[in-house]
Amino acid sequence: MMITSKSLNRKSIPAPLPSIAEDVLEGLSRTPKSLPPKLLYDATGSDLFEQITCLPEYYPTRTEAGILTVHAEEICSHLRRNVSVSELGAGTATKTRILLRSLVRQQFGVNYFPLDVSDAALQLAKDEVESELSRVKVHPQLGDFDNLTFLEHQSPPRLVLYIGSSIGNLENDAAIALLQNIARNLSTGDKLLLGADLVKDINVMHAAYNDEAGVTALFNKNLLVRINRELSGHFDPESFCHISFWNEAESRIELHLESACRQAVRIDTLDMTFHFDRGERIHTENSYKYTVEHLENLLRSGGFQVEHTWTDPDSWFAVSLGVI
Ligand code: AVJ
Repeated sequence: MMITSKSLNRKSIPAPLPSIAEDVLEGLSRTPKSLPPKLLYDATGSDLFEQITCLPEYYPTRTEAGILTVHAEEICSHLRRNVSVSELGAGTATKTRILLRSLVRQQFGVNYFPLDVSDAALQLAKDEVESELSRVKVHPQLGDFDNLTFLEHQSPPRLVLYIGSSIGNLENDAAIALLQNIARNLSTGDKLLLGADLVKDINVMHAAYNDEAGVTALFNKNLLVRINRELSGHFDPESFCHISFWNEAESRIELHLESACRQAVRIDTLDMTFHFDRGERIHTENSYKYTVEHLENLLRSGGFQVEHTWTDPDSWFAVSLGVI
């Protein structure tokens, strides 16, 4: 029988998200200008990211899916019976289904709590998981990572999934703080499965963020479209170029939007006008790349002991299991 407590039901009611106004005002007032990557993931952005995951150049998703497919049974053998599963930044949960398929062979029912900032992605996740896996009950959690108390409300033992290399958006200190925050909401014996992209041939990494079809450029520019829609902004997305490059010193791919001309852009809701020089950039995303050693140290700094790390034959991507 599946255990669904009242508190779980209550927690699954989506709460309204705060407006993006504050983040946009703060980010565009800064020098150099920047915007938090989580703003990339509105309904359109999440959909474009789904398209990115299918691009021939974008290796991370299919490489991680390969690792999960080959090692699903072994990963699940590390888990205690009746584990509840939650996922940070679940998106449409396509890769998660690989693990859930193995898990329902080991335990009768699974409560699955996907957390995401995109309501549309969560609805898709729920529909697709529940229609394929009748023994999985999905409890969507709409929100960002600022509040992780929903983890505490689940019955232990717990498994938290933080896969897809989303951690790569975060600087080292923020990554450690997030892992510690996850740990704070868990108890002894609970586990975290952390997926991260590894450092590799620069050309391979570069191509993944500069695809031929231009989907990554659309994904990046959608941030301006979103600001236009949600804050009555007057960005002309065509007057900004998608820029992405490898920053060796920081071990990360950077995404920027570069103004093709000198221009002023008004955002009505903020009652502000922002000035851009020709060539001035808005830094929109970082995608850190790791070594296995760095990834395992990150887990330890977050308060986890490393149980095992799985990689693909080329060592392009790693999935590491930590325990509290
Ligand atoms: C969702 C953060 C893992 O860094 O590869 C993909 C985001 N941005 N292409 C990544 C992304 C542009 C992606 N993560």
